[in-house]
Amino acid sequence: MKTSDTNKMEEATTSQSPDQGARITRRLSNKERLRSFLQIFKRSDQVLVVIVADPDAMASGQAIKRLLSRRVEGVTIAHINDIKRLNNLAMKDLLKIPMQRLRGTKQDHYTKFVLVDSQPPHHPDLASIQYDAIIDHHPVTSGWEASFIDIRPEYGATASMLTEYLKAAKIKPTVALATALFYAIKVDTQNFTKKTTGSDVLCFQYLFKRINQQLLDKIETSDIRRSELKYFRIALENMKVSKKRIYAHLGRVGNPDILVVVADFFTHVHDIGWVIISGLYGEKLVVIFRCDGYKKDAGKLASRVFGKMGPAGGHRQSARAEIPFKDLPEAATRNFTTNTLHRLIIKYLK
Ligand SMILES: [Mn+2]
Repeated sequence: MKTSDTNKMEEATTSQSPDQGARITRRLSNKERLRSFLQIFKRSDQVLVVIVADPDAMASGQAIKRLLSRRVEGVTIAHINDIKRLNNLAMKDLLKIPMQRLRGTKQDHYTKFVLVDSQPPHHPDLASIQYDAIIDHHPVTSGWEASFIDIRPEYGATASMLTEYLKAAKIKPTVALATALFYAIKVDTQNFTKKTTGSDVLCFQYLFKRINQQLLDKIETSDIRRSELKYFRIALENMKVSKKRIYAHLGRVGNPDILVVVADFFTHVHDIGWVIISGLYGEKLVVIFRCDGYKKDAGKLASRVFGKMGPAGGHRQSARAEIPFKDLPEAATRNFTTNTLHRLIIKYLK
């Protein structure tokens, strides 16, 4: 199940800087890429791999660690973000991916810095480091330099790029590493429904022979905290079904991800075209929209209903709005219930 409906990095603007050609190394063979990547390291190097922890970044970090093992003194993976998503925590624990927070990491201990699955302008914590190598698949940005740059925006996942490096190095990934890379490609391509190349498909096939399906299943299905089960009861008690649509307001939630889980759950109900779930998180009303997408557009509905009040939008089948509670119409803020949610939306649905 998806937690966020938009990937902020995917929205990063593509710069058209003159050095863009140098950043996209399409013309090199995998062997040449591997060679020039390995060339920047010395035996005595302590390498810090910096990531924004998500499945693709964690798997890619592990692959870098494997590529450099026995070639350098040590490799440490440091993440800048809190890992909150349960699937990601399950991946880290089950596949034993050692990581530490960048904050608290003594940077002067390291002699080489590698950034994977991201680029410096994506986050201030990333931008404060001078990197030796950057390997990524997001749109090319400018304003930074590195000795080795491999950015291939057409790729569905950085994990596919790293799988090619491993193959070029004739390294067979362990079950844990193969499962991590495989899961990363699945997540980043949303099961090949998003941006994908033939290379992603080839890597996926190659890794498939080496994964552990049970580990993968456990990672993919771990998305509910035990403490969050109560929101299903709340949703079932509070829901309103009208014209093949399910509405439910869950009140205050500890994490907005549970709204997505509950919304996705209700889309399984036969003969339901729309699911609209809301909850309060911090000072915001978070609304998750799901529909079958047939002659319906969740993104359009979200922006029509809430667009003037805050960020609202998404895709045909899934969308999201996050509205400062104080910006809602006066009448809606008094005692927000499922009926309030229904009233706000029904005006825009025929
Ligand atoms: Mn990625």
